[in-house]
Amino acid sequence: MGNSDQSIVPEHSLDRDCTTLSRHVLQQFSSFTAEAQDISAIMSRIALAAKLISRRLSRAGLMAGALGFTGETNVQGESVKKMDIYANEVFISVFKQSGLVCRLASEEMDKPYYIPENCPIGRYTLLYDPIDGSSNVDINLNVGSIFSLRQQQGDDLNGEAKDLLQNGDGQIAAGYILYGPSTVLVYSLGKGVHSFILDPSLGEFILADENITIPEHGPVYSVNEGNYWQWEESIREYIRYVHRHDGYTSRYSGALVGDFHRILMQGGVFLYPGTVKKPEGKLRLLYESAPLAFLAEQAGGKASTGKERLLDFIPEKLHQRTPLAIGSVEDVELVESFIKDWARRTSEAAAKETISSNS
Ligand code: FBP
Repeated sequence: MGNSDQSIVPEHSLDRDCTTLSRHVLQQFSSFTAEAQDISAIMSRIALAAKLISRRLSRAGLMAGALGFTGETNVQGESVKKMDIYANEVFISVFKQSGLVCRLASEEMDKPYYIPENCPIGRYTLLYDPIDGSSNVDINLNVGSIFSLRQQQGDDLNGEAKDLLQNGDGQIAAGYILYGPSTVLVYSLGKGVHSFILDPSLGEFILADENITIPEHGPVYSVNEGNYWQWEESIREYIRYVHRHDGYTSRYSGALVGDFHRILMQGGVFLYPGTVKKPEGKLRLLYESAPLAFLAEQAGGKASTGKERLLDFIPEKLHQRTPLAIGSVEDVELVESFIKDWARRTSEAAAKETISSNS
């Protein structure tokens, strides 16, 4: 059958149906180097983890013991869900006997996990949040997994993973999986942001959107307003501003991945500010905020701690938390302007106070 227009299957849709994740990753490299093969193989293993978790989530309500709490508390001080542990172990299992990833660090593990048979060949470290939005798991609402790939530097003999305490520009790849009505995988290798949808009939992630860009501005602001009285006045002022101005609407799903995906596709801003009690906020930098910030910037958006570019932030510890404002450039800059303005007014007032108390 020549490629004449008599072809039964329109060429473009066949070509699209054949654009699997591993093929698309290889296409990102100019040639099939060892690095290209490694990254493509690593992404295929992440896709396998996503399929296993998606299958478990879709049947969890019918399986005994798949939902609910384990009774344990993790390094974050949070009660652990059984799905958190299942998903965490899936990510470890898919990389066994791979020679690819030597070390895995996740929200559910105090210290990194080493896969001896992969070390030292596997020079890559995978940082991940196996189930993001855990509070949604037992009630069948959307959840996600977030991942970030980095090159291991040094031998990390003491297991302190100090080489991971770097800014976010050192990420080689980042992405997330959204377990929603369909299972979507979004990733970037620093060459644009691309999304794939799991076609259950093929068992393959097939290309859906390439070079996704975040609109300059969007109507959505996504934040847990239940924390209103715990925030600094600057954030309260921002929220009062969007309440009083037309064109803004609130959306908050309780799962960062779901809220970020909406903003990636439609624009707007997601916010998880620090609170007076917890100025660092809740979200973990290395396997929640930094991977999404990498995607946001690759899609023409912005990510900030409120005071600085999030990808410039250097963590002091593996499970470091930071405040997060992420999404459309205009909307993130609006949040930053309220924080900067409040800091300026507060320091001016303090200076006036000092002068008047000295006079
Ligand atoms: P988990 O990774 O433990 O689920 O925590 C992260 C998260 O659930 C985000 O997905 C979500 O945006 C946020 O915490 C919700 O926190 P809160 O319930 O305080 O609004």
